[in-house]
Formats: sequence, C-alpha cells, structure tokens
Amino acid sequence: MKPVAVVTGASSGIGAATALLLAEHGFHVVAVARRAERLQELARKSADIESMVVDVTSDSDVMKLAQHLSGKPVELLVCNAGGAFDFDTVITSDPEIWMKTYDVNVVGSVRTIKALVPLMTEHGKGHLVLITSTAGQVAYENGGTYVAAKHGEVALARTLRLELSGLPIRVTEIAPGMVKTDEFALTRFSGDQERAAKIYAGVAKPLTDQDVAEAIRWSVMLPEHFNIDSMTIRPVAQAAQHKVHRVPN
Ligand code: 8X3
Repeated sequence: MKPVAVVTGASSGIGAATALLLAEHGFHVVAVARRAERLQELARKSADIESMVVDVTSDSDVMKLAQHLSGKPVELLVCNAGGAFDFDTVITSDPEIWMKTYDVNVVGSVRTIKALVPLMTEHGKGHLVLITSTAGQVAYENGGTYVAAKHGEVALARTLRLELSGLPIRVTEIAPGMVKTDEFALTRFSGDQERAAKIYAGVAKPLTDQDVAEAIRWSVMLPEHFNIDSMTIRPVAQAAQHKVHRVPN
C-alpha cells in the first residue's frame, strides 16, 4: 500500500500543486479542503488523489478525516490551509478577522496535527510540514492579522519539534515569500483584482505554487533521519520582505 499524504487547503494554489506532485512521487494523496467541486476536479487529474471535504476549523470535519484514515499508512501531513483576509492597520482592523485568521492558520493546523499524529505514531513514522510564510519572520504594515497568525504557526512548528522529540516524526516549516497564486492576494483584498495585481506589479518572476510544491517534495523525500527544520524561499526579485525589485512597465 502506498504511503498516505494528507494535504490541507488542496482546492487551489500551493495545496493543489503539492497534491499533484506528491501523487507523481509515490504517495496516495488525500486532498482536503472546503470546496468539493474544485477537489473533484483535482482528483480527476490523478488516480493517486482522493478528495474529502474538510474544513480545518471544524472539529467534527477533522474527526471524520481521522476516522477515514484510521488503519492507513499516514506518513505525511502538509498543513497548507490558511490565508490572509484583510490588509488593515491594527487600529482599524476587525477583531473578528483576527479570530478567523488565527483559527484557519494556527488552530486549523493544530486540529489536524492532533488528529493525525496518533496515526503516524501507530504507523511508525511521519512528517508534519507546515506552510508558514515570511510573514512569520517579520512584521509589515497592514499585515497584523496575518503576521501574528504566521508567527503563531512558526511557534507551533518549533514547539512540536521539541514535544515530538523521540518519536519518528519530522517537523518542517516552509516559509514562502512572494508567491503568485490565483487566490492569495484576491482573498486578502476581498476580490479587488486591481489591488491584488499591484502586489506582483513589475516583479519579473514571483514564485509559483509549483515552486513551493517542489520545496515541499524535496524536504519530504530526503532520507528519514534528515529533517529540514525551516526553509525560507523567495523569488530572486525579493531580497527581503520590503525589498522587492520591480521593473516599471
Ligand atoms: C505570503 C507572503 O509577503 O504576503 O505568505 O506576507 S506575504
């Protein structure tokens, strides 16, 4: 039986690209997200992808996922579900958005990890990969909700690595910088295409979801004694969070 990889937030972007790449590299992938149609579309692309509608903010959904996986060789969990839902100063931000951002990015990962680690322990090995962000390393104006949540997710990865010490479970945190996906910036700007496009304006080659998937695949396929604690990846044009080379058009 092929090793099982669970990818959250798999209905688009980095999650979908990762599901496809892992399926090409010997995993049976359980692709989870909230949007059934998109997941089904993804599952049609590979016989090694099955889909399941799971909202990581729902205890009962995550419990259903664990039940479905019970007895299966679960070796990998990619905690990718997340996102930014505003671009606002702390002073003008909405506390509800703080809660939502923290719930999806941090507690959603916690829920899924809590549910799946016992299966990995039973199986005898496992790997938790948390897709954080360079927003988990440095603060930026109008990024408060997302910056705080991503700092939280980094802390989660670090804590887990200590607490799981002695178990054959690897913990990797991958922090992408500027990645151009279909939805990240659009979601942040509530569907405003013009504002979303400005994020990438003049940047020769932002990272793609496939680039991030490749970093995940590489970390996962290293020998089992070899743990990537943390990996920061950016396009060459982004020297630092605030230092992006843009070519005027
Ligand atoms: C996305 C990177 O720079 O928008 O995780 O925070 S950034």
